[in-house]
Amino acid sequence: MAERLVLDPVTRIEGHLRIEASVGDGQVTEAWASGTMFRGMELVLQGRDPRDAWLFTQRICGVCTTVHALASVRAVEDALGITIPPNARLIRHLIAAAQNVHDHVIHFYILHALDWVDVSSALAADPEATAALSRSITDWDRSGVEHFAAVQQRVQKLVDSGQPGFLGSAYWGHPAYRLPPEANLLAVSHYLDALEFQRRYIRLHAILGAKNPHIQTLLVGGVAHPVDPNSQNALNADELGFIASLAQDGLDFVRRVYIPDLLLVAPFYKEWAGIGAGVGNYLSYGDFALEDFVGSDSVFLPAGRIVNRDLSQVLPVDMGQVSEYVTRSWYDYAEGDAAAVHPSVGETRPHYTGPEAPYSYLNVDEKYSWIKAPRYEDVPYEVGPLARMLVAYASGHQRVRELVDLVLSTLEVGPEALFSTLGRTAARGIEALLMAEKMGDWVNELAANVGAGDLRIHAGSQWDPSTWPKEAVGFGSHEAPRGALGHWVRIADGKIANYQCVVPTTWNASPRDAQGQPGPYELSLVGTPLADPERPLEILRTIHSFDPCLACAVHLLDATGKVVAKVTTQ
Ligand code: NFE
Ligand code: MG
Repeated sequence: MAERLVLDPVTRIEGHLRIEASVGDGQVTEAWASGTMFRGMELVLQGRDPRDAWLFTQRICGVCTTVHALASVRAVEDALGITIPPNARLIRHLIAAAQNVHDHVIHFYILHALDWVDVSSALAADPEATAALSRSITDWDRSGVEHFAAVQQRVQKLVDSGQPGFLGSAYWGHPAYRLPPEANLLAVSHYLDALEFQRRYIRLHAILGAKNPHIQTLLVGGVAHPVDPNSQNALNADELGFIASLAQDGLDFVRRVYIPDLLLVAPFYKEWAGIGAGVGNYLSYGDFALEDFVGSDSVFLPAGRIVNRDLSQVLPVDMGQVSEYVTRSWYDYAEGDAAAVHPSVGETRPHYTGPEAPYSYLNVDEKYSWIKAPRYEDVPYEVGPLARMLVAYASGHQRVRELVDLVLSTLEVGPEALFSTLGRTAARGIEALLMAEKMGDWVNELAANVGAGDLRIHAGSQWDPSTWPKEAVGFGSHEAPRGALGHWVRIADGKIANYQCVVPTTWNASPRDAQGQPGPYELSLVGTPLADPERPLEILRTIHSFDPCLACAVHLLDATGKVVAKVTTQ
């Protein structure tokens, strides 16, 4: 009989994810993804002032902190017919692009690298050979023999201390690790560099957003960050110069560390270009408008769908085709649990029917997750950097084509290699470079606009609820680091009557739907080889390649005040 593996909690992610997987003949034969955490925002928003929604929705997550703020103000602006001025558009772009680059760097080094990098092997590396390896791939400064010897000692000390911190609880020495010791040491050194980098770089949010996590400077209608080249209390020439230097620092790190590491590590794991594809349908809502009028389809990251891994055509996106199922999720729908419900009229009615803790297995033949199952035309879609890069590539986006082709030719593989675990991880790096490059343009555009005397940061209209229609509905989207994010709002009598979020990890970590179709995580695991089922490193590789965020995916709570769980400490 097939054995069922349970990974719970899956670590090095945000939130609580459980994977159950049947194993036969040394590989995964079937898998189930479950969001085991219960929390929330959609119900909290009901009855509130729509101008405050972004401050609440932003608390959905502590990782992708800005993205729900952005989707929320856009939803309310859509409902009220507001167009924001150029400075607000550019400041928002810079905040979001910084989030993207920051998030991708953290993911690659802190959340994903140790699936491929064996720290125990790094301890056996020769620092001199490591320095030579480093010189062969990058001119990054921290590359000397002494530096690598010091990193090695630092890691050895951690291991010897018996409190290895981030180095604990891993599958060190697992047979699926392939890198030579020197590549492992180089990667560990860059892991530590990435920790320093992310602290430096996120000052972009401190300047543009007043703090991180959870920026404070958005407003429905624009931003609350004044711009004025002649004021010390506004975004002035000095601040713009500092923003430009931080943007350059980000580009520098991605270009000289992240991309060279990706190209160094990937060839050792080329078989992962044939593992982990999943549903093979990819969705991007598009983002980063290049013009200032509502409805412009001139965007930096195009919208579109790639269906059945066919890169010869990009299909359009119609938001009317998005729906969510709760057939296998712990919710009820008024229409019955087989219904597909559009988020504009979405319902959030939690109803846990799973086993009482402690339990061995979820009942995966019934409901088994707090995550709903989003579908487009009733079909599961993957969202995220891979979806965005595939849509952009197939749409003929010039820079994306150059970068994707560069990676493919370095690895000596064709575009079909993108439909995989490795493709997902490569696409994230490509996107980080793309966005880091683009930020320079937006800083210049902002400086030029402010320099030309345009100091507007807010639409200046529709702020007063007495000017609003009695009823209004709106949709706001954002291409968050993990993928397509949508917020739907219905406003009645100046208050929020309904609010629904369908977030990237809801798409990717979705359970089965009414038709029994597995979600992207679930299908991507089928066929994954397991060298040692007791230590399922390979499952982590594919799941981490999606960059899971369960806090985002399970964003609701029991608003009736019922006690859901009691935690006591002694
Ligand atoms: Ni909490 Fe999130 C991103 C959003 S993922 S990280 O990116 O939205 O579901
Ligand atoms: Mg939702």
